[in-house]
Formats: sequence, C-alpha cells, structure tokens
Amino acid sequence: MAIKKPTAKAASVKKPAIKAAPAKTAAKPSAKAAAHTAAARKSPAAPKATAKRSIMVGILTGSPNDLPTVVKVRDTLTELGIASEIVVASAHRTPDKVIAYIDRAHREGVQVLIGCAGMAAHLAGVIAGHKRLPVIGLPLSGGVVSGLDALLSTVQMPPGVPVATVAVDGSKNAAMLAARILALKYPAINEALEKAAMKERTRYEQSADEALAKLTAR
Ligand code: AIR
Repeated sequence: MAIKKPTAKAASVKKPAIKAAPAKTAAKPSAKAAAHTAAARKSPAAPKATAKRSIMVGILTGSPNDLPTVVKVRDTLTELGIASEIVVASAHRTPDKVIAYIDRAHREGVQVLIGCAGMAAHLAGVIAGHKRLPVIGLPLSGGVVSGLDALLSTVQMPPGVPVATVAVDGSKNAAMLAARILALKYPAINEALEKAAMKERTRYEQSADEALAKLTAR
C-alpha cells in the first residue's frame, strides 16, 4: 500500500503575500463540497500518488560502506508503504552536498530526515541544525567500542537542536519512529503500523510457544 504525497508542484506553490479579495460574484461552495473540505481538514488526505516524486522520508548516510545497515531502514519503510530515498553524503567529507540535499528535500516536501553515520557521527546533528524538520539519528557500529563513539556523537545535541537517536545499528526503529511521526498526519500509515505490530506479536508469541515446546520435549 503506497502512501500518497503532495505533488512537487503543490509543495512548491508559494502563498501570495497579500490575500486577494474574493470576487463578489464567487459562488458559495455546495454543502457537499463544504463537508468534503471539512473532512479533509480533519484528517489530511494522504498526499497524491500521482506525484512525480513521492518521497516522505530522506535517509542520509555518511559512507557507501554504511549501506548494508542503512538499506534496512528503507526496507522497513517500504513495508509500511512509505516512500523514501537514500543519499550518501558526509557531514565532514561533502558538507555542501548534505546542505544541498536537505534544502532540496525540504523544498520537495520530504517530512522526516534520518541521519546515519559511524565514528564521529555528526550528520544527524548537522541536519537538525539546518532545517526544522524532525530528525532521527541512527548511529552505526564500526568505530571504537562497537559504535559508542557514534552513539554519543549523535545523541549529545545542544539544547534546542533535537535529534531523536535510536540504538546503534537500530535501522528498524529508525524507520518505525519516522512512521510514527508520519502516522500523526496520515491514517493509512497508522493502520500500516497497527498491522505490523499485530504481525510482530503473532511472530513473537509463536516463537515463544515453539521454544517452550522444545524445552518440555527434552
Ligand atoms: N563518516 C563519514 N563522514 C563522517 C562520518 N562520521 C562515517 C561514515 C562511516 C564511517 O565514518 O558514516 O560509518 C567510516 O567511513 P568510511 O567511508 O571510511 O567507511
């Protein structure tokens, strides 16, 4: 199930600085149209699937070597019907590319950004400092003490610039957190999360039953 998203055109439409006075002859909206508008305001329609780009979550990572872990973020989002894209850009090696991507993503209506990096993992922090979008930090192992360096570099942000940091190599939770943020706005994502939770519970209970059955059979 693909979650719909606004067209790039719609996302880039600027509001006029001065609101034009409504034409006197403008017809009143019908009761049906008014009800439709009210319903849309209550629960925002998922953005349009016809969008040229339908990316809701941008995943940045510091190195191509991170991709085996980072691709699991995208896979989990895809399972939930959320379109995402992965961009390799480093806060230290290619900071200009990081900023250019964040600006483009923001312009095109990407709603959550995930910054993944190992070692001196400043990527998520740089993203959070540049735009006021929700930012999730995914620290990666590979540096010293199994990623503790990346964990601290990601989580220890100065007050006012939050990065919601998940566990070292916690790809699945990075995706699930992004989905929970989006679920506040899109009922279809909320439903997908509920289904995923039920499936996970069944899997967990079945594996517990099987493990206990094996123990009693010994
Ligand atoms: N990194 C890249 N630029 C800044 C940082 N912190 C991270 C990458 C990777 C690690 O450094 O995210 O996890 C090592 O990078 P590489 O390319 O040498 O494997």
